[in-house]
Amino acid sequence: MKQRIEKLISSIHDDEAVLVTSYPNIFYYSGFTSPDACLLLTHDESYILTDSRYFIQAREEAPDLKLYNISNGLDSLLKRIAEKNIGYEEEHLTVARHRKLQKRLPREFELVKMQKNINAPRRIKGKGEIEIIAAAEKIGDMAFLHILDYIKPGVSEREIALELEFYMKRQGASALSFDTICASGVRSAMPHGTASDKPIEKGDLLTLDFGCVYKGYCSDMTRTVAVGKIGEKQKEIYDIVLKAQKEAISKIKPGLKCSYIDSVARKIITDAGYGKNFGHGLGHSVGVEIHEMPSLSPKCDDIIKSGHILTVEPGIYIENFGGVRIEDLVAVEDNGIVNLTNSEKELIIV
Ligand SMILES: [Mn+2]
Repeated sequence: MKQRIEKLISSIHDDEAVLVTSYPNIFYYSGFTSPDACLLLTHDESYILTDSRYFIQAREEAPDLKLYNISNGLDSLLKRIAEKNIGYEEEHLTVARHRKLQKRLPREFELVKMQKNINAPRRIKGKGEIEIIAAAEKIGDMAFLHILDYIKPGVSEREIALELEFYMKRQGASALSFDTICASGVRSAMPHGTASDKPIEKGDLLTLDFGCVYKGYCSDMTRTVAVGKIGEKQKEIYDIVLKAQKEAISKIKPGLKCSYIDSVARKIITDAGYGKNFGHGLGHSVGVEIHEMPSLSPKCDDIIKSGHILTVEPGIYIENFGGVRIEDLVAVEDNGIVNLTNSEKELIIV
């Protein structure tokens, strides 16, 4: 944690301090797991600002930071710091809170936007972070294997999602990365179709996109399975998506543009005649948050680097018919990738 704070502080000017207010960044820079806090990071000292409900927890989880009782107001804390420009998270701090803060700050202090600096160190994951994300993804793999026995005609999407979620928590997950997507039949044409009361039917494609939070980090994976015998067109789009996904993964290595990897998958899907049915980007980074930067989208010209954790998740969605998405989570290394998702991705018929 100390090194993370040092890295951030070394990226800003001598007269700048940083106020961290979003939960993901509070966790990343301090290890503190309550959203009811903020961090004030200066060139000399780092403070965790919270109230008495969290003192014990803060001392345990964030021993590197000095504890400051926010109930005492900001004045006495501000007197201790030399920096006069306070960087803040403009993508998180509400307008109301910004106004309030500005009113409370003594005249000599100024608030400056600093989201980019604050988020930048999170892009490259360290060895320890990658190990945690791999463990989180392993819970996903086990959950997928577990749920295969559970998918049967007549069982509702909601029951399947619940079983999946219960299982992941049993395995040590503290939360879900996002609302589980469990979409069958024509509903699988909705890329983000969360579980409904629709029962699974024979001949359905069923898309499961899910993830869990483990030790503060997210996992993410998607598999589409066939329920009984499916039609030729369903099989056709499955094969195209699988080919696009495998091909894109095989191309990922440091030094390439993110948009290039998107284009590899997009070309395969477009050449097969389904370009307009693949509306979203190919993937995104994953870490403390489920969606981080850089993303594997047509618009992202960032360069892929060792330490990026990326999803690769092409899809084809056809309204009133159904859809397919297949998603793996990969860790970029110096010479290529390690795929953190180990679930079968050849078509599974349950
Ligand atoms: Mn994803």
